[in-house]
Amino acid sequence: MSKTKTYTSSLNKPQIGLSMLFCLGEAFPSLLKYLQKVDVRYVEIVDEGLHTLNSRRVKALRKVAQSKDLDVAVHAPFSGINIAVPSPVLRRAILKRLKKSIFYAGQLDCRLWLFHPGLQTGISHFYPGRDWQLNLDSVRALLKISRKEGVEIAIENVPESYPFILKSVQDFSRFYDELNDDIGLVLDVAHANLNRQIQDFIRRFSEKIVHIHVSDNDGASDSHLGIGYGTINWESVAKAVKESKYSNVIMLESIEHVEESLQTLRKLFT
Ligand SMILES: [Mn+2]
Repeated sequence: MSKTKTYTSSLNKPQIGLSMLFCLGEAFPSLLKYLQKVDVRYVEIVDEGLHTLNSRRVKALRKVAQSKDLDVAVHAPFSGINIAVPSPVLRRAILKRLKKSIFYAGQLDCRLWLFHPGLQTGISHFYPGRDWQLNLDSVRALLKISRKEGVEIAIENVPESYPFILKSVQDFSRFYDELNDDIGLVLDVAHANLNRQIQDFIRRFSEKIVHIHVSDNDGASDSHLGIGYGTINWESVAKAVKESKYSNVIMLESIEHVEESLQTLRKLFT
């Protein structure tokens, strides 16, 4: 298969984008309205809740994207989604849901579809290593689907204190050692702040990072604050990102102070 567009090395310096997560609480027509108004080229649509994709919505989104020349990424569904769930019936249902999301992402000509790793469950303790294995199997299944649909996919580092299987630099090192396949990493700077590994992630995975999520928090919980409203040292993040030669999208995932945060990011990263 030939990838529709190659996400890596498509830009020569970081570009600031906006995740539409901030308006996920509003009905779908609001999302379209915001997209018509945004002053960024790179946007991320969250295939969740009131913004769950379907054919009709994809058509409407395509229209806005074409008229505004938007470059779209899609965030996979994540509520109630666990790609490492032990029950085969549930896992099949979840992969079916994610497959649908990848399909719509393909119809949106999106450059990247990104998803969360699996989580441990109440029975993980009885079956050591099982959810790790199921997570690997599901990632391989998603890679297979994505290649068929011509959509590039990437996996995101996720926050403490949820029982996710891939949170730390160490987790991801083992994951990449064992996957025997290639998948990009979405570095969520806010999530990495919760385990104090922002710098470690950027240094260790500079070759793997294809997309960056940014928002701020107090170092204790993933609150999606505006940039500068939490404890993240953005100057040192910007320095590390620059040194890593990262030249893709930096996607704002704050749910408040959105306009101000975009301005702050432009000053910091571009
Ligand atoms: Mn995410």
